[in-house]
Amino acid sequence: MKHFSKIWLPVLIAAAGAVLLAFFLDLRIRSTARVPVYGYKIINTYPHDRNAFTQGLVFEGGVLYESTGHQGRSELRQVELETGQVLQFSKLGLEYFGEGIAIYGDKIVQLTWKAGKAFVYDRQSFKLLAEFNYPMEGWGVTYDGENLIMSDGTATLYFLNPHTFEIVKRIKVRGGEGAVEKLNELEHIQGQVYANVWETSHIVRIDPQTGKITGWVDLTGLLKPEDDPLGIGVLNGIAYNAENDRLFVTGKFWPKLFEIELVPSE
Ligand SMILES: [Ca+2]
Repeated sequence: MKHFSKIWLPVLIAAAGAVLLAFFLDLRIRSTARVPVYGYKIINTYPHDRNAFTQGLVFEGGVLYESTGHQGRSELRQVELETGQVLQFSKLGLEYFGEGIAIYGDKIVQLTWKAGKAFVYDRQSFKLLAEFNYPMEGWGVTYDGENLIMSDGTATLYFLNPHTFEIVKRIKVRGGEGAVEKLNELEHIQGQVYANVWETSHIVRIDPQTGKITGWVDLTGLLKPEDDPLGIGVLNGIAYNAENDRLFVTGKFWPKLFEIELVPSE
């Protein structure tokens, strides 16, 4: 008996541990899977500047607005959807790395990555109207009709008063899988916030009241390998046209911009 416990006891403990681990993993997966998962159907394909390191995307008044990143190459652009042609642009200073944009009223706000500074422009003329500072990194931004909502690469979303730029609320984004970090480009769509998860082909849908995850969108395979021979294109850019319920997505260095429809995949 002594011999038995010496040999088999560790094995039994290990086996019990494995069973427990599998049980908890299964629990975690099942709790994650309670939210709907969507795939996509391509409605239209449009050209997109493959040199654009897309950091922000918005659709308003029949045209796209795009923010691009990298020092020295950061711009705010107005882009014709059908042709991808840049209709108007404004360059950021060499010290700034452009990030997300959002339109509110007749203004556009553009974030920068690590400078803690945002710029506010007139939407029509791109005239610089104001600047403001924030105490975190700038990644994505959207507008819910009341506040600007910002991401900073963590699992936190920040709500800012668009007049005073004060942070009025913070939420932590979490689901059955725990907190979801690396929230990037954002879009407010029908009362929910959609966020690109940096370096993945996934978009997470978030309840902005609670931070609770209400769904996932899997855009794997949207950009074909032949359109991304260097394998450097990362999904980042969500724009929504509320009038016509049209959804547009693209990515950094993607030569294409897609109008898609979300379809339940489970
Ligand atoms: Ca957006």
